[in-house]
Formats: sequence, C-alpha cells, structure tokens
Amino acid sequence: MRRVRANAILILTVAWILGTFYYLWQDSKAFSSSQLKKSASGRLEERTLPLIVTHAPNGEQAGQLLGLFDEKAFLASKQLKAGQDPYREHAFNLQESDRLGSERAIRDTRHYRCASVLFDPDLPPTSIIITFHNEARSTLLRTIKSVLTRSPAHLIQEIILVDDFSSGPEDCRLLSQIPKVRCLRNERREGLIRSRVRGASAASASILTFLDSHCEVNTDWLQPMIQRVKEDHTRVVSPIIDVISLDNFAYLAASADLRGGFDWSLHFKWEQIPIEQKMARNDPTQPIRTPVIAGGIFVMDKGWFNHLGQYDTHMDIWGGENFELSFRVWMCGGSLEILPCSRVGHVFRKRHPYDFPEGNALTYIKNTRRAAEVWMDDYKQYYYSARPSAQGKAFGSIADRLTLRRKLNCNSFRWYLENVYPELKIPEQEAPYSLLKQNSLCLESHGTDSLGLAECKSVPSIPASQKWTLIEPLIHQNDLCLAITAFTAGSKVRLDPCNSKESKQKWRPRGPALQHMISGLCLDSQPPSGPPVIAQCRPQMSSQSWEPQLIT
Ligand code: LR7
Ligand code: MN
Repeated sequence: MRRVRANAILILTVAWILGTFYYLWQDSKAFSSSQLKKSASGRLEERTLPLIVTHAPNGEQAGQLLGLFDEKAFLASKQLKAGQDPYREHAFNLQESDRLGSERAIRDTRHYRCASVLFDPDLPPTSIIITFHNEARSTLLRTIKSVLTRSPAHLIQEIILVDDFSSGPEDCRLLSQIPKVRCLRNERREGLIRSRVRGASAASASILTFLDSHCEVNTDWLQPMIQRVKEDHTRVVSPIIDVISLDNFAYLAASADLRGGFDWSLHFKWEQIPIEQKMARNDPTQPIRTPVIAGGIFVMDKGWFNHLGQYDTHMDIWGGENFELSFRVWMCGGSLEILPCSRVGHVFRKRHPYDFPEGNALTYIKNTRRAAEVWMDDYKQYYYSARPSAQGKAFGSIADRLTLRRKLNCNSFRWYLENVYPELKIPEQEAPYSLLKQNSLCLESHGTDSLGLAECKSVPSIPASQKWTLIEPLIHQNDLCLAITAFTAGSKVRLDPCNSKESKQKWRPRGPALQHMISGLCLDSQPPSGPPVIAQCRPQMSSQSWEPQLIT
C-alpha cells in the first residue's frame, strides 16, 4: 500500500518537472525568435513573454544602438555630488535614477490579452518628439534608450529632442551622437508648447509621437497607437501612463479603468470610466474614449496636427495646452482615446523643478484663460467662478485662434459637453444672498442653532451669520434652515439641518411677513432680545416685517 503511494508520488513529480520544462521551452521559443507570425487576417502577430520585459525585441544590441555616443562619460560627468540633496534639482531622487543606469527590465504591465493583439505589417514610422528643460541626464537617456530598445526599429524614423534652453548646450550636442537622434536647441526659453511645435515642424515622418523627458516606454507600446492612427488619422491616442516612483524609481502599473477629466477650474484629474461604459467593456484591449488627455504622451497624425492648428503658441512654459488641444480635437471632428495595450511609465512629481519667468500661477491662468476664452463659449463663466483670480489677468490676443476655430467650423462647447463629457455637471446657479431686515436690525444666527437680531452690517463686512438664501419654501444659511420648534403660537424658531420635506421648515412670504406654511403663524421678533418666535400673523406690525435685501 505504502509502495503504491510512493510510486504515485514519484510519477507525479516526474510529470510535473517535465511539464515545467515543456512550458518554459514553449514560451522561450515564442519569445526568443520574437517572430512575426502571419495570421489569418493577414496581419502580423507579435508575441512577448508576459510579465517580464527584456530588451532589444528587434534583436539589436544596446551597444550598436548608441553608435559613437559615450554613455559612461555622459552620465558620469553630471552625477550627484556627495552631500547634495538628491531631490533639489529635479524634484525626484536623482541618486536613485543615476544608480539604475540607462537600461533596466521592467514589468510588462499590460493585460495578458494584449500580447495576442494583431497589427498591420506595414505600419508607418513615427518621429518621436521630446522637449526638455534641464532634465536629468539619466532620466533623459533612459527615455531615449527605452524607445530604441522597445520599439520595432523600422517604426522609429527619428527622435527629435528639443532642448528648451537648458543651462548648458552639452546635453543636446552629446545626445545627437546617438543614431536616429537629432537635437534642436532653443536660443531662449520657450516653454514646452512652442518647443513641441518646433519639434513637430522639423519631423519628417507622417506620424508624431510626443513624450516627456522622463519616461520609460514598455513592451510593444508603439504599435497599438500607430495602428489606431493609421486606421483613422483624426484619432489622437495616448497610452496608459504607468507610474515611476519619484523616490525609488519603481515601475508601477496604473489602473486600466481611468480616463482624463477636469473640473471647471480647468484642473486635470484622472477619473473612473463611467459605470455604463465599464459594464459594456467586454474586451480589455479596446480603446477608452477620453474627454481630455494628460497632455505629455500621445500620438497624432502630422497632417491632422497641422490642419487643426498645432498648438496655441501664445501659451507659455507649461500647462493648459492639453485642454486646448483636447477641446479642439473633439470639437473640430476628431477623437481622443487611451489605448490600454500601450503602456508608458512617467515620473510624476509634486512640484516643478524649474522656474517660470512670469510665475507659476500667472502662467497657468494665462494659458487656461486662453483655452477657456477660445473654446468654452458661455460656459467660460463657470471657469471664472471656479477660478475668480483669473478675472482681469492678461492673456494676450486670441484673435488668431478664434479665426482658426471659425475656419475649421468646429462644434460648440455645448456639443462637447453633451456628446463627449456629459458627466461634467453644470454648477447649480448660486442663489443670491439676502439680509432679512427689520428697520436697522437684521436676523442673525448665533452659533449653529440659535437666532436673534443685530445691527445690520453692510458690504463688504456682512458676516455669514446675516446672509440668508430664500429658496421657497426654505430659508437657508448654508445647509441649515429656519425651523419652528412646535406648531403653536409662541414657539421658538431655530436652525435645523435643511430638509425640504420637513414641514417645520416650510415658509412663504405674506406681504412683508414670513408665514410658516403649515401652522399659518408668522415669524415674529417679540421679545426683541430673545430668539424669534412664531405668532398670529399681523403683517403690518414691525416685529413681523422682514424686508429681504439682496446682497450684490
Ligand atoms: O519650460 C519648459 N520647457 C520644457 O521643455 C518646461 C517643461 N519642459 C518639458 C519638460 O522637460 C518635460 O519633458 O516639458 C515636459 C513636461 O514638463 P513636466 O514633466 O514638468 O510636466 P508634467 O509631467 O508635470 O505635466 C503634464 O502636463 C503638462 C501640462 O503642460 C504637459 O502636458 C506635460 O507633458 C504633462 N505630462 C504628462 O502628460 C505625463 C503624464 C503626467 C500626467 C498627468
Ligand atoms: Mn513630466
């Protein structure tokens, strides 16, 4: 009996070992040849190992990729000095980035089904455009090398670096030694928007790919994006943007259920895909429609980029251009997508490591104001209410951009809200505040629930305790409402949390008086020192006269 069991265990063990070897052999066969298999549809299929990314899918060695460029010397001369704060210059841990070297394996963060998606064999090549201002050498080089090692070589026409007047010209000059890399250096600081336009104009491929200067592209990142743009040149596509930790440079997968959104102050945010769309998604490799893109990493047809007016080149340094581009693309006949089978890592930072000549806040206001003024029609009022400081700030002439919008015959912002971003709620019109005056005295709250009368204050020093909002049948002060305590004459009136179904809180005007709807009694300030009460209505009495005076 014992013998039989021992035999069974032996057989199972051998079978398991053989099975493991067979599995590994199969997988490495698929990967090492990394071949393109012709499929039934005539498209080519590329296979990669799940989870682990290794380099050079196109078989080239990193050494050959860099040509005459001396990587060691390039990195060594700009390393962190002992005792220096590693976060100071770049707002990420430079020491950790330098330590990592220019190449590393990262996890393939895609859904496993992405590995069997098919692409056309004749995808067109792209020009990669990377603008940088004082980028760390190790992050910039990793961006470039990851592009060269993780993209099919024939799809990379060139990498155009635009050095936005970094402190020295050396980075630009040295990096140009890498095959396929060109570097254009601005003669003065232009900001990322004009720098990208310069890079795009110099591009020789028909498809543009923009990247930030501290990215790492992941396995097969490029093909899904070029495929979508090739099928329809009006699509503007982004990858899922994975997170590279600013502290330890770990490469972390981002959620695949997010899209780009914003609030009325034009603050970008990642948000969940609406639930109906999420339910309808049965294929995790399908594109995700997005109202806006984050802005830094996207692929766009060059002809379409030019046709739509490139960028608003009167925007400075950083910020707002992603809204302007996103509104323009949607409203003028294109679309924006996030492609979950394309993954690119990006070092997200908590502050800008570089200076803004006009100041950070003013620049963001100028840029977003231009976007709002040109594209948001009357809805721009909500931008101004959400960002009152934007009013009156200079934003230059927008005549050219308005002409462009007319020429392109673009849809209205209302169309955009209805068709692209119905989830962005129009703020409720704020009801105006009023004083409730009795001669020179005003109804005032004391603390959260008691009431009294006090000298009326005037603009601009009216306290919140004297501001009332009359939205029939309720009389609000923020989320508290005037409420009776009992239905009999002489009962006190106080503040309770608003509830429009609560009969104790329902009032209506009756001449100059305020009548409680159910009891029929009126708000009365007798006795003058204590809290108001409800009393038999005698609207001609001054203790029942509450004159609402709008505060403007
Ligand atoms: O004056 C400048 N000149 C430049 O060339 C300032 C910056 N730059 C370069 C810079 O070196 C970098 O390569 O421009 C690029 C973007 O600057 P970052 O990395 O400081 O910006 P960010 O990552 O904080 O900003 C996001 O929003 C920006 C709004 O203008 C741009 O659209 C960035 O491209 C964008 N980055 C991304 O979308 C990556 C994902 C982050 C998110 C969300
Ligand atoms: Mn960035």
